[in-house]
Amino acid sequence: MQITPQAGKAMGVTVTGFDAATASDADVQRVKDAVYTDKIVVLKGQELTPREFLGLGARFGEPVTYYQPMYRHPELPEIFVSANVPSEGKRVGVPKTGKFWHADYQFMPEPFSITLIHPQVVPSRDRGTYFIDMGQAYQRLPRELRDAVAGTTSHHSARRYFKIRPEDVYRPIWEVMEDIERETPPVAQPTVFTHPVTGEPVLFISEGFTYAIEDSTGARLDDEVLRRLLEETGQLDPECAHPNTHLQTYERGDLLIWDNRSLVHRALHTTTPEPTVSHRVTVLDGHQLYSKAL
Ligand code: AKG
Repeated sequence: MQITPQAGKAMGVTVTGFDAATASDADVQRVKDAVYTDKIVVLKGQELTPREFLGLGARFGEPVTYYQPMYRHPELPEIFVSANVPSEGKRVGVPKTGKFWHADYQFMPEPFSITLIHPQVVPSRDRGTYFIDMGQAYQRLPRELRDAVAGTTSHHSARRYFKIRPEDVYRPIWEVMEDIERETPPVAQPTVFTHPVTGEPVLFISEGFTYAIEDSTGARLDDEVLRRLLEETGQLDPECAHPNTHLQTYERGDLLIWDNRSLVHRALHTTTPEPTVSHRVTVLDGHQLYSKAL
């Protein structure tokens, strides 16, 4: 197994010679260490069945089944399916998922530690994932913004990008909105925390899920602070061309693994009518979300 920095990229490593069927615990640990230190790992040449993919994911942590059934793989509910084509005449998964900056499950009490994506059908153009390293982005913030968020708490909710479910058709929108608040009440996390494995400070906010920041007395900061944080980190750039942004494209056989505490991501979906299907497994690694609030 060989681990090398991604050519021409500021972030991530490529792993060749990794065989999921024969990999030892030490091999998996080496890859997992790289996920924490290099944030993105691309395992090359992975021709895995959905069951084998799930089995590999389970070696990185405890898989968590997505709370909304419409995203689930029909045989393996732990697999989240992003797809714009039916399978055997039936709708499977959800099209155009994650087209907004976020960390997976940031609006839940226990956000995932590690995300694994295994693209199944890769269109010829415009399919990939944008990433921003929120540890690095935090270091690059102007001093006064870092000071403004010290000791604060951020509030996250699923409400802005909640996808209308098939059973929601013809329901009053306020009822659906009540469902969202009841099923996924907002959660609060430190705005900046230290990563439990690397000790690195991370700014844990996203354009998709974060809606308010409060100081230690519970007073809401001016919304301009949140807007400036999102702008400075690159999350308000409609072209995704901010210098903090990294575009990861993929080819058939790639299996992407990333550190969901450190990175926010946003899907790039094909603008052509080509089919695209991708499987995702998300795991908890046994560490707390953070070791210290900053
Ligand atoms: C998450 O909740 O972690 C997601 O990735 C949601 C993606 C979507 O609903 O488009």
